[in-house]
Amino acid sequence: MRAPPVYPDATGRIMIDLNNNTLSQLPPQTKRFPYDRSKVRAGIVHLSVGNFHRAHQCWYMDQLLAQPGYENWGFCGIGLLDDATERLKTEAFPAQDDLYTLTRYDTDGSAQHQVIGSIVEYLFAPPEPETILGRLSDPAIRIVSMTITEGGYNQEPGTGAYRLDNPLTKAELADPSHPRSAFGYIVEALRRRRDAGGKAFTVLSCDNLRDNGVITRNAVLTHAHALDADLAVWIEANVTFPSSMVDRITPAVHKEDADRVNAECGVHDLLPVISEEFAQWVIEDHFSDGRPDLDKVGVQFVKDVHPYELAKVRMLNASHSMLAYPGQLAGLSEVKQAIDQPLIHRLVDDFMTHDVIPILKQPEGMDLNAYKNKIIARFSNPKVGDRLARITGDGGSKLPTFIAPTLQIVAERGGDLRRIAFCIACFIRYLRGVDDKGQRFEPFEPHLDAQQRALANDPKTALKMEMFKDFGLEEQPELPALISDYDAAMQKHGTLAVLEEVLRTASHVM
Ligand code: CS2
Repeated sequence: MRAPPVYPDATGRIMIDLNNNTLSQLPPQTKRFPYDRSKVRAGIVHLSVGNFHRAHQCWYMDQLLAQPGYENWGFCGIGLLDDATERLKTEAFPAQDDLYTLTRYDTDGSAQHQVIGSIVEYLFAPPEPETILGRLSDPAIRIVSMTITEGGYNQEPGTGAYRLDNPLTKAELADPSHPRSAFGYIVEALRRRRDAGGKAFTVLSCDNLRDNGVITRNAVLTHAHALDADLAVWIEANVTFPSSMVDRITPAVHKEDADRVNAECGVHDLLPVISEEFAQWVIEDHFSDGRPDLDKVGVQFVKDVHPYELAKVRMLNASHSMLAYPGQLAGLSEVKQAIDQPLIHRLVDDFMTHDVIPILKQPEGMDLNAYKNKIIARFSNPKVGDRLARITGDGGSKLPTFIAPTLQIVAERGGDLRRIAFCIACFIRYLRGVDDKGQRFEPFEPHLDAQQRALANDPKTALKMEMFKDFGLEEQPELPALISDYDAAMQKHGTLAVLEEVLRTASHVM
């Protein structure tokens, strides 16, 4: 066999390329899967292969494939977006035979490195929708899963309805055989399966949305109904949409992170993934055409995922937002730095203790107070290197899901809205793109157009932004005043000084 190309890293250590031919030469610190990957076939198509999918669902599947009898449950990954990251994947995945390394850092600082083999095909959608539709119509594909982000569900602010007036959706409805969105692909593939007298696949959302299965079902049915009412009826009768709760902190991997983990692994990986050690996946056990026994590798199949989902989204994701906006405005850049800042630490702890836990239903077998402490410990992970910019980005889609429901319930109960009002005030300031020190940054808000962003410029118009429709501001007259007071005070005194005041005045649940 040809010797693998080798690269010295910055410190002179040698790294090997990653592909099928080099698997037997991995350095000892980097483990590989024990199964014969040439026998693995795709049984699941996954739409949008981001880092989270590769650190979470693919990691679980990699462990299951190591047990006999599951070789028909590999992943076929599909890249839907036509952007630079996707184009990098279209070069890197084939060069690496769809292999990649995962480096997991635990809260005690220890690291584990492994090569994941559960993606066995990767396709890039934009140039050839027919290839993708062919794959989705293959009866061997029994599940279509997705991580298309909270903003990818094409929901109307306020009502949550699937938007048929979105230009992309309109174009897909006019020309269904050239889909571009997840829903366009799913509906057209299901139409072909129905017309061929075939079976339906399960549609499995793995995004951080409340009732993600219900939202996905509504999106697919609304899209299908607009095309063909009978198709919608067939989908309703044949397709299941289990809700799921997914959890694993997976940072963005910048060049310096890739260089570091590659040096640690001794592997020159073009697309390495990093995550914390913790992982959780809870799925409603409701599949159209069978499922892999992921419970053998720690996945929980339950009747009702709702309480787990609420706890995760309203505690972990919401706390992430609670710490990231003030953290970024105060000039910090990493989640660990923010949770180590005593005022921000208290804000996160008080928010979960006094605003969220009292209104949550206790999921079976889960102690919410211990869950809170675990979340704080996870945020303090010394090596995972999660950046605040990853968390603050796309707040326009995240806050209505992560924060608005808690705000509404706290308000209904006559509770104290100060902590949440402070977070919203920080978000509005973040949208203006200047921190406490006057440093400029570019907020990443793919779902807020220029008109929406312009509203944020003036504190008087900021709350008129569409995303705030979900917050029911009209019903909480004191909220706009609190937000604009905090905004004005931060302008004068800085974020942390105002936070100190918030913490001093906000009440605690006894
Ligand atoms: C984060 C999530 O994007 C965010 O705002 O809260 O990506 C979070 O890290 C994951 O949901 C963890 O499971």
